[in-house]
Amino acid sequence: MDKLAQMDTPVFWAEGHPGKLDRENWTIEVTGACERPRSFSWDELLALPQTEADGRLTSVTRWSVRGVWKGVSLSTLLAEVGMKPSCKFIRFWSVGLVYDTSIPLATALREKSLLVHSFDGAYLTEDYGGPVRAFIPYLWGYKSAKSVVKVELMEYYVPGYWEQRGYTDSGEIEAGPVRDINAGGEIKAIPGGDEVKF
Ligand SMILES: Nc1nc2c(c(=O)[nH]1)N[C@H]1C(S)=C(S)[C@@H](COP(=O)(O)O)O[C@H]1N2
Ligand SMILES: [Mo]
Repeated sequence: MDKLAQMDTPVFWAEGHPGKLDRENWTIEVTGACERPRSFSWDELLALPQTEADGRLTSVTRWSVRGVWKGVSLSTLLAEVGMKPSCKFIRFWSVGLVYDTSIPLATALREKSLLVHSFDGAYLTEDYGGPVRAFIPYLWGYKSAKSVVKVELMEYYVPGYWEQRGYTDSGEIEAGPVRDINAGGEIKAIPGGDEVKF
């Protein structure tokens, strides 16, 4: 069993579980405000410089899980397609194109903002957003879209799946208690305002 499942990390699929997904034939379309819109195959994603980030995915429903997430940094990806200066937000689309969410460009360019394929040395399963998901530790987990098929470079903001249903557009992590999944659900206090660090 993979590490996230072993730790009993909650599995969220608001739009319904996508079922079995084909990792080796996965492609991600990168489009919008860029000079060279294109698709990246699984092999092409793995051929880009790989980045690891030790960090936490923290849900607005007040749990948080830590590990080493690995993939391609959004700054690398955006440079690959020749991002235009007019790009202000990055919009992620999940498989099926029902779930989407957007983050400010400045957050996307931070060092731990990645498109990840692995957690603690193993490929992500479908439950946890494999083959490739967003990992944005600086904001609530609903900004970390799972099973991403499209990344859109946006000139303006569009509220996503959860943002249209009442979660904040900023996704800023708010102070309060969270269950630490790595510590068997022990309740810990977080300050809010940025990445959760413990
Ligand atoms: N496609 C998709 N991505 C999603 C969600 C979802 O329902 N569908 N839930 C989000 C929320 S609210 C959180 S907290 C994390 C949870 O990630 P996990 O299900 O891998 O634990 O995924 C985010 N990405
Ligand atoms: Mo969440």
